[in-house]
Amino acid sequence: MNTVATIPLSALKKPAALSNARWRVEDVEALFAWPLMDLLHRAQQVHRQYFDPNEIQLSTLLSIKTGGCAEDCGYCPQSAHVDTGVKAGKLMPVAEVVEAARMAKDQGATRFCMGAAWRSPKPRDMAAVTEMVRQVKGLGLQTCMTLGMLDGSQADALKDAGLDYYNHNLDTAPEYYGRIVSTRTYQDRLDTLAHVREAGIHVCCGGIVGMGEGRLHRAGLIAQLANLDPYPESVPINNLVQVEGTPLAGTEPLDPFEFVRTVAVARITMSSAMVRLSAGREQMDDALQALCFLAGANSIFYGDKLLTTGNPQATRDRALLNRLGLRIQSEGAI
Ligand code: SAM
Ligand code: DTB
Ligand code: SF4
Repeated sequence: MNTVATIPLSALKKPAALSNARWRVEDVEALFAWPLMDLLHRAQQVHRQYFDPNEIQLSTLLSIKTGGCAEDCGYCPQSAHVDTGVKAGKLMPVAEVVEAARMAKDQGATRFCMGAAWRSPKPRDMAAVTEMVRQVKGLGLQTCMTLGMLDGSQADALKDAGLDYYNHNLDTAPEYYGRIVSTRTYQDRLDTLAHVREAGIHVCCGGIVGMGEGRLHRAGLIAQLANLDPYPESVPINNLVQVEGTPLAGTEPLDPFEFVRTVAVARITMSSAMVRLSAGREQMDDALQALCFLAGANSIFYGDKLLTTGNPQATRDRALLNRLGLRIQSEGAI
């Protein structure tokens, strides 16, 4: 069966700038169903319209406050609702964060992303996190934070400090969300994204696949992201990292080609966004990662650790990029 013919032309020709055009979940689901070779070809075509296909952006992550989180996100090893062996720590001192950023820069990262296991920052935390942004930015790095929910004044304070990106994920489709998280709503997430957008900070927003959801839910997540107005500048696609002790440990792993399809559909529907091949790379072989780059992923987390789980060694990543002829995007472009 050739499902390509069932796609309305309007859905594929949606210009990136036409903000009131919306992706219907069924159109996105139909894209998922394309023969893989057609889908990859289309994704590469779109990718090449907006990006140098041989360039990749590197971000390094640092957990500035680990564990003991009040939320109950079913995938997360840092939730206080589960015992995963992750120890709860305090917010790191500013000087240590800046030192880690300096080392990341020396290793070749152009963006430094600071993550905290918080439901949202407390008023007393704001002075320290804004100072981190100021000093990391002062090193000549792009700055990114992911601290949980923000209100409008917190987003403004981070913008004033020089924050370039804020990461806050929708995680999954609205219809599946209630199976994964109960302590914050989908609307809470959309509200935070609106505050970030209004403050003038670039939005980094994506989700996780491999959480037992169906293709309809993956399409629902992508439609939600693509219909944000405007869609995010950066879209992390995470493959669930299963951590013993979390409710989602033991979930049937996703077919790797379905992961590649998710990346391709993100690329096609959010043509000018950076699509980040995020959590789960350590469990992928080199060929699968190369397929994800072919599908339009053009950004990765670089460094031996994500927040609490592993990421490929920097030396292995550098070797992979070399073998694929992928150049590292230089700083400056935001
Ligand atoms: N606490 C903040 C929040 O959730 O808004 C920021 C940090 S949180 C760890 C950032 C994102 O990491 C989550 O939204 C989720 O998408 C992703 N994540 C967490 N645990 C993961 C896992 N085991 N596998 C894949 N992605 C994960
Ligand atoms: C995102 O979407 N993925 C990153 C980043 N944003 C903050 C986090 C992945 C975390 C994986 C689990 C861990 O290491 O704790
Ligand atoms: Fe807390 Fe973020 Fe983990 Fe949810 S994903 S439990 S909010 S650290």
